[in-house]
Amino acid sequence: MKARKDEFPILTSQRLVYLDTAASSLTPKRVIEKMNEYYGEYPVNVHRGVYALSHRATEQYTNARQTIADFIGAAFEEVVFTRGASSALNLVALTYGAQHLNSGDEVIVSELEHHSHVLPWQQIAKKTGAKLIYVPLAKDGRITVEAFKSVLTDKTKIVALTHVSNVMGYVTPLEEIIPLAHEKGAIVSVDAAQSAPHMPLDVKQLDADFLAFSGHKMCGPTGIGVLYGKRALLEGLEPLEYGGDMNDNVEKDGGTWKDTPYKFETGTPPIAEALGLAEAIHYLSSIGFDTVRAHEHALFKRALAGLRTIPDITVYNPEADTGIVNFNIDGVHPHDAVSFFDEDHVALRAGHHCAQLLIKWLAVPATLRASFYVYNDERDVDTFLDVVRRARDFFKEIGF
Ligand code: 7TS
Repeated sequence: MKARKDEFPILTSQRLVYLDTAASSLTPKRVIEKMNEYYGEYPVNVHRGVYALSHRATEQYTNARQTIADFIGAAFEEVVFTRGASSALNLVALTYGAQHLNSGDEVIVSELEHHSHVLPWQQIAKKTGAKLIYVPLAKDGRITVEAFKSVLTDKTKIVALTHVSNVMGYVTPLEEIIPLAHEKGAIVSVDAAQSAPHMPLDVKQLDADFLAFSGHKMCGPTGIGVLYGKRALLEGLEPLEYGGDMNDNVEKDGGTWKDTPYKFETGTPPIAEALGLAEAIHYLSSIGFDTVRAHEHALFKRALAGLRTIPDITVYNPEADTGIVNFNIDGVHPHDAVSFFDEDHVALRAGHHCAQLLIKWLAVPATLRASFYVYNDERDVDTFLDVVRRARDFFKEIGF
């Protein structure tokens, strides 16, 4: 496919090679326009007013949820809006985890998890007496089915795994792992923050129990994410927060709650953001998720081939399944290297990528990460490679 640069105002207004989509994607014009439409034409609250403007806002907001439900193959009631993937994953741990885990139960996680999918489980494990069990990673850093089987026991109550690693770009074989977990009676929480933006997703086919993702990594706005939960599971949970809009009847000594998803959505929701996310999904669907993935992977292959021609480069994920390259210039701290990129208007990320367990597993202080999306093209990759080459030569010359 041809890169969609013209549709992104930030790319038409300045020189920018943006290779940090895994942190946040850029925003296409039509998403910005959709959010402007809300603020310009019906900027009022939902579910409250009895006037025409509020009806319009409510209708748009309701349609947005339906779009998102259709996108992942879920029912309307199974889509809970959150602030992002982090708060969605916290919601699972702080409700389902807190309400179901007992002392001695086991929660399977991995060192590939983003902090948002391991810290909440650590906290809940401490409170409930449950134990965190880490899937041993394979030599290349993958989660394999065999390794998963080696830690799955009758005590496993929850499996919390990422669908795609934000550092290694590996796809976890969830279609095999989830049935195994279910055979043991465990439920599976899937972190789809790095898969929802890049590949077709069907929660029913996957049979995930909970699944979370963010708007801002898939051409949508910040401040909105989604928690999918199987209806029966969501219905059985107590809310995490209490207040306006989530309640039915209120008495002096208590209240009753609306049905899911509303009982998890206290207060005025992120209305413009929900509309923006739905618009982003329409946008990406119009390209086609298979096309998106193939495009990114082709750019990944080009980057990898180029990096292999440059001396003193270590690539940690040469077999990545998605469009993420994780690498270092040997002997150069990523934070020194990244300023070199910035001078050339190439944006990529340096650091631990909110996955310190993986960085420790790799036994390095930090790494550089370039990630590709629909607006990147081969020229971006070539510019990136050119900067890597020059950065390496520069540091070599000054004697790193
Ligand atoms: N899970 C994964 C796999 C992620 O990559 C991220 C964000 C999150 C959860 C949290 O998403 P948020 O929207 O709540 O912040 N990952 C990154 C990253 O790789 N670089 O910056 C943010």
